[in-house]
Amino acid sequence: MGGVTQKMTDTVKSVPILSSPGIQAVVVLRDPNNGQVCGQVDFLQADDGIVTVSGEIKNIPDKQKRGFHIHEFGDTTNGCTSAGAHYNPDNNDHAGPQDVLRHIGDLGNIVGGSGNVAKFNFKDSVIKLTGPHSIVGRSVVVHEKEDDLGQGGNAESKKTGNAGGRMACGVIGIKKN
Ligand SMILES: [Cu+2]
Ligand SMILES: [Zn+2]
Repeated sequence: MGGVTQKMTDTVKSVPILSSPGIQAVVVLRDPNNGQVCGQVDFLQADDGIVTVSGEIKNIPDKQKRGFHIHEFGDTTNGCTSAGAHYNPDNNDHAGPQDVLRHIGDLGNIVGGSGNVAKFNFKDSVIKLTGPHSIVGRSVVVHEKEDDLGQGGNAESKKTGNAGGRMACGVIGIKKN
C-alpha cells in the first residue's frame, strides 16, 4: 500500500506544467518629447493567472509617487496622448489596484527611490497577458503626478486619479525569452 502511494505522489510531482516559465511581456518606456523619464517594465503571467509586474524607471524623484497605468491603445503616433484613456473595458470608475471595482489598467503609483530610480516588483490579479482582455498591444503610461486612486473627491479623480500629464509611455509586447 505504501509503495503505491509513493508512486502516485511521484507522478503528480512530475507534471510538466509546474515548471512552465509562464507568459512574458515587456515594455520600454520613453518620453516622446525627449524628457528624462525612461525605463523598462516586465510582466510575467504564472499558471494561476497572477501577473508579476517588475521594473525600473529612471528620473522619478526619491520618495515621490507617480501614476502608473495601462492605457487602452498601443499607439504612440501622437506621443503618449494617442495611448488613449485607462484600459477599462468594463466601464468602471477609476480606483486603486487593491479595489474590487477599478479600471483594468489601474496599477496605482510607482515610487522613486535612491538615485531617483523607481524599482518595483508586485503582483496583480486583474491584468492578463492572455484572453479577451489581454494588455499585450496596449500601453504603459507614467504620469507627472501622484494618482489619488479615486479618492480625490472630484469628478476627475474617478476618471484619471488626477495624475496629470504623461511623462513616458511604451507599447507592451511579447518578450523574447
Ligand atoms: Cu495613466
Ligand atoms: Zn484608471
